[in-house]
Amino acid sequence: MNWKLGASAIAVATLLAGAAQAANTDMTLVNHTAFDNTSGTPTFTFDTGTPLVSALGSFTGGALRTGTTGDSAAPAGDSTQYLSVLGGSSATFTANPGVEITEMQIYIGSLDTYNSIQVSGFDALGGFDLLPPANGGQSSGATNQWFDIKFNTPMTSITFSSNQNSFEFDNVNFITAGVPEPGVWTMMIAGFGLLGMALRSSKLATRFASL
Ligand SMILES: [Ca+2]
Ligand SMILES: [Ca+2]
Repeated sequence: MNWKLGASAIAVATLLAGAAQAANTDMTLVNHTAFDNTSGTPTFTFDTGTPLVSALGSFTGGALRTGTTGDSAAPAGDSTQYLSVLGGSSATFTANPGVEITEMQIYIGSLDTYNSIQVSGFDALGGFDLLPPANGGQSSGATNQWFDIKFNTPMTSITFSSNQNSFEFDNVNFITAGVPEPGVWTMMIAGFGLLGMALRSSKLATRFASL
């Protein structure tokens, strides 16, 4: 474990548990909170049917569920449709060509040790790595958590797997690098405008000076 955990207590708990975890220097757990902390409009809400596509990429695999069913437990407080990865299966998000994902926010319900996340080319991340104890509790804030994870190098593919029923999550938000926020664009355009004005006035001044 080499996660820069927001709560050092979790790191201590992991050490006390004596978990022989492989070093994971590929990702940084920026933040996590009990229950859903999603803001804005996430990339995937899973509230419509398949195919699960967005401007950034698409999901394949997984089962759409609403509420708690025979094979899936709704993430705590989530009455909307969510994605469930059933035992022995997986769901994969693949970014569109040229899209590089640098951060993922996700609400995971009833986190279990047998749930795992594998970013292509990265060390695997098990449920226990995310937040011990991952005992599948369906109503506790300890096992129903919103995570904000940064990828130390941009990722293009991520697979969610589960050895048993199930791995349930919702409101997955993918963030890309290099796309300035609208406010930044406004400032850049204003800056270019000012630069243009300055150039024009300096040319005019030069022209007047040479008259
Ligand atoms: Ca949903
Ligand atoms: Ca679960």
